Amino acid sequence: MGPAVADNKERALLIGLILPGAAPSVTADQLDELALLADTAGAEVADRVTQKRTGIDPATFIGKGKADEAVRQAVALGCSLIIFNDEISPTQMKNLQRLAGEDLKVLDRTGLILDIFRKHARTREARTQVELAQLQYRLPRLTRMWTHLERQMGGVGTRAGAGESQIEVDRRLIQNQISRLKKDLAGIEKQRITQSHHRRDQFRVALVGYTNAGKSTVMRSLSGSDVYVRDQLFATLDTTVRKIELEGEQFLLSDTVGFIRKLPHNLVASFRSTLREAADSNLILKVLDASSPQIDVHYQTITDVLRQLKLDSIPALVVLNKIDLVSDPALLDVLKQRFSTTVTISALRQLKLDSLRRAILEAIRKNQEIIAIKIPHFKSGLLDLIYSTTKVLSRRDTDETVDLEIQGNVADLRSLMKKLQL
Ligand SMILES: Nc1nc2c(ncn2[C@@H]2O[C@H](COP(=O)(O)OP(=O)(O)OP(=O)(O)O)[C@@H](O)[C@H]2O)c(=O)[nH]1
Ligand SMILES: [Mg+2]
Repeated sequence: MGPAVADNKERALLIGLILPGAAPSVTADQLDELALLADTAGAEVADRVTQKRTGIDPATFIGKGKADEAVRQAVALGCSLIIFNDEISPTQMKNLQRLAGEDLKVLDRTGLILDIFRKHARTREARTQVELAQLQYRLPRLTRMWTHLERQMGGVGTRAGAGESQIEVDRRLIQNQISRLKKDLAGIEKQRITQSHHRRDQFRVALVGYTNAGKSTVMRSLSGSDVYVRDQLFATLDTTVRKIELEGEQFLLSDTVGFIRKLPHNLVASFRSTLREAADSNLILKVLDASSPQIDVHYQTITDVLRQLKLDSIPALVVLNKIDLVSDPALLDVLKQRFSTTVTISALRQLKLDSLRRAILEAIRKNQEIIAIKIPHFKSGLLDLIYSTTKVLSRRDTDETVDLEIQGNVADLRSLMKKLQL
C-alpha cells in the first residue's frame, strides 16, 4: 500500500478496545461509526485494530505491547493518525503520543468529534460553543508534548491552522479564554431567549435525532425551504427555525444539531442553549433512520440526551424515516411496534409525509391553552358546555357577565369562541 495518496487525504488507523461483557459486534459497529466520523473529518481509514482486555490499561489504554504494534502498523500503512474509539485520559494520551512519535498524531473519539464540529460551525454561536468545548477538552491535555505536536499538526487535515493560535497561549490564557467564551455565550443566549420569547404564542415542533437520521431533510420537505442536507455526520450545528402552515394552523419547526453515542459531555454542555430550542417546544419529533441496524442504539442515545437536558417530559412522537430503504415490510411492522409509532415516512422520496402532517396537526389541536373570556348573561346557556369541555381555573360573577379563565385544547376553545360570537 503506497503512502502517497492522490487527493492527499490523511490516513488513519482505528483502534477499539473490547472489554468483558461487550460483544465484539458492538465494537465493530462503533468502529464503523468511527470510520464515518473519520471520513467526515476528511481522513481515510487504512485499517482497524481491536484488542480484548479485562480492563483498561491506565497508562496506555490498550496494552503497551499492542500499542507499540499498532504504531508500527500505522507507519507501515502510511498513516498520519491513530484514532481511538473511546475517550482517552490526558495521561494515556500523553503516553500514547510519546509512543507514536512526532509523525503520528493520536486522537480519540471526542477529539475527532470536536474537530468535525469546529469545521462545521457556521454561526457565531456555534463557533463559540465549539471553541469552548475544545478548550475545555484541551486544558488538561496541555503538556509540552501536546503543544509541540499541536503546533505542527492541529486537527485532522490542518497542518497549521485554526488550532495554532490557541496552542501558543499557556494554561492561564486558555482559562481566561474559557471564561470569556462563557460570557459571550451567556450574552448570545440572552438574545436567543428574547427571540424565543417573541414566539411564545406559537406552537413549536422540534426535530431531534441521531446525526444523519434525516432531520434536515424532514425540515426541507415540510417547509419547502432550502436547508443544508449532507450525507455526513453533524452537517447541521445551528438551529434553523421555519414557520409552517397546515390547514390554517401555524407552527414553528426547528432543526438542530444531531446526537451521537459518547457525545462529548463538554459539547452537550456547550450546546445546551442551541438545544434549548427543543426545550421550548410543545412537541418533539424523534427522527430515526429506519434502515439503520443501529436503530436501537440511536433511540437510546436520543432518550439519554433528552433526559440529560431534562426534556423527557415534553410530548414526543417517533418518526421512522428512510422507509424507502426498508424493503422488508415485516421489518417495518416490527419497528412500528417497537417504537409504538404510526408515522413512517421517507423525507427524501416524499413518501407518506401526510401522515406526519396529520400527526402534527393533531398535536396542535390537542394543545392546551389558557384564555380569559366574559360570558354575557344571555349566553349563560354555554356555561354547561364550558364546564364539560374545559377546565375552569377561575370564575367571577358580575352584573353583566361571568368572567372565566379556562384551559382547554385549541380545537375546543375555538369552537367555543365561535358559539360565543353568534
Ligand atoms: N434514502 C433516503 N435517504 C434519506 C432520507 N432522508 C434523508 N436521507 C439522506 O440522509 C442523509 C442525511 O440527511 P440529513 O437531513 O442531512 O440528516 P440530519 O439528521 O439533518 O443530519 P445531521 O445534520 O448531520 O445531524 C442525506 O444524504 C439525505 O439525503 C430518506 O427518507 N431516504
Ligand atoms: Mg441536519
